[in-house]
Amino acid sequence: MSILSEISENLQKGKAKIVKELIKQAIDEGIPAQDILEQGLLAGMDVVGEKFKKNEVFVPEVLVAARAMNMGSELLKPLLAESGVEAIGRVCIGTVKGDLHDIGKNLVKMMMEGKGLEVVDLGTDVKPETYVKTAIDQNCQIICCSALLTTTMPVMGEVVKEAEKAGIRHKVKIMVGGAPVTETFCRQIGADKYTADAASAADAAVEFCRATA
Ligand code: B1M
Repeated sequence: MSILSEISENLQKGKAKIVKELIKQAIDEGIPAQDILEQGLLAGMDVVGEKFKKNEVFVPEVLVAARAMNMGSELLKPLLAESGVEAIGRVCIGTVKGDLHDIGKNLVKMMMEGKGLEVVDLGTDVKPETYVKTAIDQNCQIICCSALLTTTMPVMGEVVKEAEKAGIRHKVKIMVGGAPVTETFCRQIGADKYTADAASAADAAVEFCRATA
């Protein structure tokens, strides 16, 4: 098995220490950082994402794989910066105002990072103005809103209105998700995309960023 496949396999099993060692070895062997990222880490995270979509793995497995991904990508960051590899795009994400649930939001963030997107994490209890200001200040192509309470879902509609008010609605996509959110609700509030799970959210975000690149 090649060292890149070994990185992918061990990432899928969440073996962060081994992933780190293999990455160091791959760097020493002169394998380009981008290949290690794409054919090792991202390839492994893709498999985890697909299995997660099909309910073949669950939240704990995704979290340990994401931890391995984060530890591995820390080693690659300086090398990628040197070689001028650019992120696919930038998004900001947060759980809406009044809502403190962040496990799903964190999974979406991890999956997006696993796909090579830069993610600005606004945390929980995020005001509509904060999403919009961040999108403007940090040049985000996508605003991602998560909500777990039926009482906080309507804040997503306020985010859409706030983006319209700020005059950025034409250049920023708004993605929504969380257990009570539906496709119908997404259309009702005028958001761009609803996805049911974190892996699909990451796929959709990559598609949006590629379309606007
Ligand atoms: Co709360 N809670 N909770 N809670 N909590 C729920 C959501 C609830 C359904 C429980 C219940 O009654 N059965 C219920 C909501 C009912 C409703 O609104 N209809 C509820 C309630 C009522 C409350 C409080 C009001 C309870 C109280 O204080 N009386 C309170 C509210 C606090 C607040 O937010 N202001 C509260 C508090 C809490 C805790 C703090 C204890 C804790 C949160 C800890 C944390 O997040 N750090 C908590 C938890 C853990 C839950 C449950 C048990 C689990 C939620 C979770 O993390 N699921 C939940 C019941 C349940 O869902 N079984 C419940 C796992 C997570 C991976 O799933 O977030 O859905 P989820 O994310 C998924 C997808 O939805 C999607 O991707 C993820 C996976 O692929 N996704 C997106 C998420 N965001 C996305 C964004 C996208 C795309 C996809 O695009 C941008």
